Amino acid sequence: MADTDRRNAGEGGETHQEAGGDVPVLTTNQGIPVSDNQNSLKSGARGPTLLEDFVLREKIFHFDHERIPERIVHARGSAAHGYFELYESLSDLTRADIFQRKGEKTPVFTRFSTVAGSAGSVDTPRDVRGFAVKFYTKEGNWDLVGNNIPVFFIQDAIKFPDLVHAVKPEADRGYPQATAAHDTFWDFASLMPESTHMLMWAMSDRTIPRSFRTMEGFGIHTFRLVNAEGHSTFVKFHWKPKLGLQSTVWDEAAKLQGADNDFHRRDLYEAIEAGAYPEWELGIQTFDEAFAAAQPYDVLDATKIIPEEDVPVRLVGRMVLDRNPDNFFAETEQVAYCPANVVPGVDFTNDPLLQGRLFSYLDTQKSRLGTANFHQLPINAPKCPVMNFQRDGQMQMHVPKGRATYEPNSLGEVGEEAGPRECPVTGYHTFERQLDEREEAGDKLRVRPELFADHYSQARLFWASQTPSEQAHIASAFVFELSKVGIDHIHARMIGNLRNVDEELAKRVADGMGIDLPKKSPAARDPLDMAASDALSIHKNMKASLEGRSVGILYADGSDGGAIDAVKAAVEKAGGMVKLVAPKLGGSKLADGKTRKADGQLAGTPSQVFDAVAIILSEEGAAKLSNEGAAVQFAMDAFGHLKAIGASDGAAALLDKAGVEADEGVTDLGDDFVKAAARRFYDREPKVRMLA
Ligand code: HDE
Repeated sequence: MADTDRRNAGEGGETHQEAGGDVPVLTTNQGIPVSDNQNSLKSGARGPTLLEDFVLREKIFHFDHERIPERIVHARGSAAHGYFELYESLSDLTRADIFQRKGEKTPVFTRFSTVAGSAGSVDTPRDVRGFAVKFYTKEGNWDLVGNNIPVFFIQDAIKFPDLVHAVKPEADRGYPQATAAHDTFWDFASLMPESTHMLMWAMSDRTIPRSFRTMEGFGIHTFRLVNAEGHSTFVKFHWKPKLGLQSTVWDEAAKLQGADNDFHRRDLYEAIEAGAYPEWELGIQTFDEAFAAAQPYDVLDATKIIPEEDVPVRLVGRMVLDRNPDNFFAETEQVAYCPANVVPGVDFTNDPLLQGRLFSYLDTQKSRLGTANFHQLPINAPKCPVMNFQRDGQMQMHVPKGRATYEPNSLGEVGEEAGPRECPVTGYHTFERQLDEREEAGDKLRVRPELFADHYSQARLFWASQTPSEQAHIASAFVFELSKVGIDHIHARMIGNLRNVDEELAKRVADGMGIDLPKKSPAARDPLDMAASDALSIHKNMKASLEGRSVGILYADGSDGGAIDAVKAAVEKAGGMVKLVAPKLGGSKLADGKTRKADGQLAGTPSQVFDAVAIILSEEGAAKLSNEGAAVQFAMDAFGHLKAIGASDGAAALLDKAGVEADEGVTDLGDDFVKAAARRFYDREPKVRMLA
C-alpha cells in the first residue's frame, strides 16, 4: 500500500499540497516544515507512538498552555477598536495632548465586561458592566477604566477583596455563578450601609442593559485636569451613548441567558460588521475646590455622584468603535487596563478607592499575563516611542542595543548610544497640592472623612429620580435577590437599611418577601432630601429610534411575501435591523408558492433577541403555529417584555393563544408598527406581571 493511502486523511478536504504549491507550508514553532499533520510518529502502524515525535510533542505542549488565568473580576468581556475625536480644544483646562486640537482623532481600544461571572459565563446576568477605554495618545497610553454606573459599593480599597469574595460563588459550594443573588453578597452588603446607593443602581435596570451600545459609562472617581500653567480643575468623566439609554426587563434578561449566552458580545460584533458603528460622547463635569467644599457630600467619596443639574456635563468629544478585534485572545483577553496609566495633564485625587486601584491593576496583570513585559504585547504597547532603561524579564520581546542600561552615563561622549533622559518640561508632573483646607495633613490615621458617613442621601436621590415603573423594577429586584438569600436576619437588616432610603420602598420589599417590616437601621448621619435628577432615570433618557434596534419577523408556510418585504424595507429605512424567523431554517413556502429562507429557526430564535416583532401569518399558518410552543412563547414573551408587536390579520389565533391584548404597542403592519418598534410599552406591565 502507498504511504498516502495509509494516512487516512484528506477525504473531502485537502490536508496536504505538492512541493512548490502556493498555500503557505505548515511549520512547527521552530519553522520546520511539517509533512503530516494527521498522524503521530509510530513504530509501525499499530506500534507505540515515539517520544521522538517533536511535531506531536510541540503541538500538544502548546495546546496544554493555551489558557491563561482569567481576570479576578471583569473576566467576561468584549472589545472593539475605534477612535476618539475631540470637539474643541480643552487647553484652558488640561495640557493633555489628546485634548489640544479640535477634530484630532486618537486611536482607542474599548472593553466592556460583566464583573462577577467567569470568562465562560453569560452576557446578561444582573451585574455592573465594566467600560474600559485605552486611549493610545501621542504622550503615552491613558486608560479610563470605568463602569456603567457612576458610583461604587465601597469607599475604601481595603474593602475590595471582601466585596469580591462576597459576590463570587460561595467558597464551599462553588455557586452561584455570575450573580449577587445569594447569602454572602447580601450578608456583606447589608453590613456595609455605604453600599446602599450603589445597590439602588444595581437593582435598577442599569444592570440589565439591552446592549453595550445603550449604556452610559463613568470614570466614577473625581480626577484632576491640569493645564500648562499647573492649574488644577476637578473632573468627573461620563460617556453618553448616541443611541440613548435602553435596558431589558428582568424576565427578558433571565431568558436571554438561555436564548443567547453571547447576546451583548454578538450585538457589538454584528453592529460593527454591519457598519452601524457604536458611538458615545465624552462628557466632563468640572469644578473647583470651592464648589467641592460647599457640597453636602465629599467629592473624594466614590459612593457619591455630582448631580448633573448642579454641574452640567459638557460634551467634549466622541468615541466611535469601528473595527472588531482580529483575534479575541491576543487583543480582548490580553489587553491590560490600568487607572494608573495617565498622561501629563490628567491626575488623581485622594479618593481612597482610586488610590487602591492604582496599585491593584499592574499587580494583577503581572500575575495574569505572566511577565512584567506585558506592556510590549501589541494591544498594550503605546503607539508613541517607549524609551527607558528597564531591561530583561520573562518574555522580553525587544532587542535593546548597546550597553547603556543606566543613567546618568557618559557613553555618548565616546560615540556610543547613551539612551534617553528625563525632561522636566514635557515630562509628567504630579499636581503638588493634593489636600484642600479641610484636611489635617500628615497624620497617619485609619479613618474616613466626616461626610463619607452619609450613606443614604444619594440613595434617596436616586429613588426619587425614577419613574414609577422604574421604582417598581427596583423594588422587585430587591425582592428577587433577597428571596435567594436563605438567612432571615439578612433580609431584616437589608430592609432595615432601606427604610433610611424610603419607607415606601422598604414596605414594598418586605411585602414582596412576605415578611413584617423590620426595624429601621440606625443611620450614621441623617439623610438629606436632595432635588431629583432626571439624568438618573433610564426612561427619561431613552430615544424613540429604530437605530440600533432589531426586529424579528415570524412567518410560516402560506405567509404573504409582499407583507414581509414591506415591513423589512420600512424597518431598515428607519435604521433598524431585520431577521426572518421561521419554523425551519430552510424557509417556508409563501402564499405565492416561493420559498423564503429564514435567518433563524424559531425554536432557537425566541423574541427575547429582538426589540420588536412582526408576526406575519396566514390563518392556516397561525392555526398550525398555535400548537407550537415556541411560536406561542414568541408572541407571549414579546408582549410580556413590553415590545411592539405588528401582526397580520391572519395571525389573530396565535396572538389570542399567547394572551396578547390590544394596546398601543400591538399594531397592524403599517407605519404604526415602525413607530411602535422604536420604543417599549412600560404602561403595559401591570397587565403582565405583579411587581413589588
Ligand atoms: Fe477594578 N479591577 N477594581 N474597578 N476594574 C480590575 O484588573 C480593583 C473598580 C474595572 O476590561 C482588575 O486587569 C480594585 C472600580 C474594570 O480588562 C483588578 C478596586 C471600577 C475592569 C481590579 C476596583 C473598576 C477592572 C481585574 C477597588 C470602576 C476590567 C483584572 C479599589 C471605576 C478592565 C484587571 C478590563 C478590573 C481591581 C474597583 C473598573 C483586580 C482593587 C471602582 C472596567 O486589578
